[in-house]
Amino acid sequence: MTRKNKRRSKAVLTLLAVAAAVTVLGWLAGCGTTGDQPAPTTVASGDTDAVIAARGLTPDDVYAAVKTYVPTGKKDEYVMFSSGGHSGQVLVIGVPSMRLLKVIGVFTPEPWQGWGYSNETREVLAGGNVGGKEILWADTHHPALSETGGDYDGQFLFINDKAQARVAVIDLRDFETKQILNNPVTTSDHGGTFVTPDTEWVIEGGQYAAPLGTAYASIDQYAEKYRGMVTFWKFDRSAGRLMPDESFALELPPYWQDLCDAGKLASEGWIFCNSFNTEMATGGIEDGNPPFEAGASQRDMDYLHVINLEKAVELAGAGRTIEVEGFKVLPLDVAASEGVLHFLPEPKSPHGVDVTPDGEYLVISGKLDPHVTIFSFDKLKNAIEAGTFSGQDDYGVSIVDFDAALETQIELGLGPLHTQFDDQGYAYTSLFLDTAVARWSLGGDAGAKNPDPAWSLVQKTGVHYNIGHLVAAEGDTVSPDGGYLVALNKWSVDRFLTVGPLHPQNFQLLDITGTGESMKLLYDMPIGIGEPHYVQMINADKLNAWEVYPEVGWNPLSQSKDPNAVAIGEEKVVRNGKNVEIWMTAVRSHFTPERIEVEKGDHVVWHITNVEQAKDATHGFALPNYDINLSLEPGESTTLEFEADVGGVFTYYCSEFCSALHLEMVGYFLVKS
Ligand code: K7E
Ligand code: CUA
Repeated sequence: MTRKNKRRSKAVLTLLAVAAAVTVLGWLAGCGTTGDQPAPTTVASGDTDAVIAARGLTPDDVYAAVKTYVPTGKKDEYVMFSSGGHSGQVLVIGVPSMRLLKVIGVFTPEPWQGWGYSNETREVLAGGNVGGKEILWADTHHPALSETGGDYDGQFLFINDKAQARVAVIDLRDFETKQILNNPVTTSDHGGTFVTPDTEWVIEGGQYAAPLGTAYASIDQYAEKYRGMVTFWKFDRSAGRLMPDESFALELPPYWQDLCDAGKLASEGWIFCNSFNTEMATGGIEDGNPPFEAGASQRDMDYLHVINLEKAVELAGAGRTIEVEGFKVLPLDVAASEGVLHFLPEPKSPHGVDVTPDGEYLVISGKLDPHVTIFSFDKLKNAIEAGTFSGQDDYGVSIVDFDAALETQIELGLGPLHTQFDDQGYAYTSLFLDTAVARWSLGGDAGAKNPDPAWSLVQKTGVHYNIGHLVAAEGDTVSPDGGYLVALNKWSVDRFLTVGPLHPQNFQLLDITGTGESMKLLYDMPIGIGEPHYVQMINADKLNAWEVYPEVGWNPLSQSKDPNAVAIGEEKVVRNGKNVEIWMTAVRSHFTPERIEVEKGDHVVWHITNVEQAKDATHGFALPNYDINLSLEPGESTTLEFEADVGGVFTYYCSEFCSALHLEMVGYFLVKS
């Protein structure tokens, strides 16, 4: 902790108060003029100039329209994968059009996709049950595309659920979720998901410290019994699954770990996780203790956790782990004594840690510090090797000397959170309190590409409002593309028509093709499922999704032909005691068979194959009162299973308007009481 930093943090608190007041005043002033009413002229015709004049468009508006309009039949250049926030799903959005392409069912049922009604999809969702209990929401934060050599490869997507410490795997051949795992070691996560450069490991960092496993311990024993953690999930790319038996967690002190990032190129093999509440505040304002927000913000420095993953893997392989709830955990004392874990002081209530594209520098944003702090990985590594430590924490972890690893600090503005990069040697940091994006120039080799002095603030652009994360095209890879940046704003305030007191959030597309000049605002996209935290943006050319399943009778869970796939002419119903098994086909415009009669109390196993191979020829399968709706995409074969416990006559029908005779695509399910 330098004296300079102490002075800074006092100044910051004053600045924060002023900024909050200025922001509110700005909005109040804006209220009278912008309002929520539609523009007076909503319909205009004639030639282009007449429309521009009638709609009152400025040259900047026209530029933005031309930059983002994607004519019918043309495709977007980039695809964004966005957290679907509390819905527990993932949004797929085209750029630059900002059109919503898909909502992928992940942690929660998604009826249109039949996600959560068939045996296969129920099995995946059940992976996310916590202690046998079904969880009906998720707090998704960080999607992570799989990488090869530090670059997105378009094969898989991972995402975490902060609330229940869960991770999911989505296969980008069919954009469907294949696996959900609940972390047995912790109750909440946040620093995930992030991948190592070849996706060998998927990182899930913890958030709020708690006794490891599901144990109880009094909060009076916080320092002794509560722990943080980071989990390294081993990913088997050919199986498309995380492998719990080959995965392990690292026990950490009960600081609250925040975001993580994986080293790349120069820093490959290392993992960096932020932390806050190194004060170990335990709350209890009702008992006269400082409230969390004050108790956890007393120190000027928290600790960046610097983790030597290669060494951790070696020790885990050598059996140095213990078991918690059947899961391997590398104990804190082993990690500290074997040099797996070091701390590096970082100011102040840190949030984002982002590794530069060359892997040479770590960019730290402290929520209560107007600077980004940049550490040199080289200096950090040398300091660790030379033992340049400023002490140890209470748990015996060596603390690397701050100045020994520091490259520089750049004052950007208030509330810096997250950083992304472009192809011109610039970095972009979100400023939550300033509600702006700061563009700044990198130093080192990467910074040599732009005309600005190394490590300097170049320009700031205001966004609307309260930006959290931001994303640039492939902006966290070893080779960012530049061009587009999206500000992921928490508040929209006055940007859209009022739809009640719960306002949409606002994704704002910015043009970052220029160098020094201001970033042009191109498009506002209201997000109606909040709160999306993070998004990744991949070049559309890298995605190779199937247009139809490769073979008729395909099982999306096994990604191979299903043994119960049904061909036309082979449909049948077989009764075996109380068990009734049905093999059914779906094709435009009928189900075969069209009548099925069972006894109340029978156990029904129902296989359905959509035998079509035409693009988009999806059939639904709705079974009312049995809570079943399936989506059978061309070629797909699926199985559902239930007790026929509701007597009566039910029509199962196709719930996708697939053909002129779609309404006739129906059958009777008769349950005799
Ligand atoms: Cu800043 Cu969860 Cu990445 Cu929200 S986190 S913003
Ligand atoms: Cu099949 Cu409608």
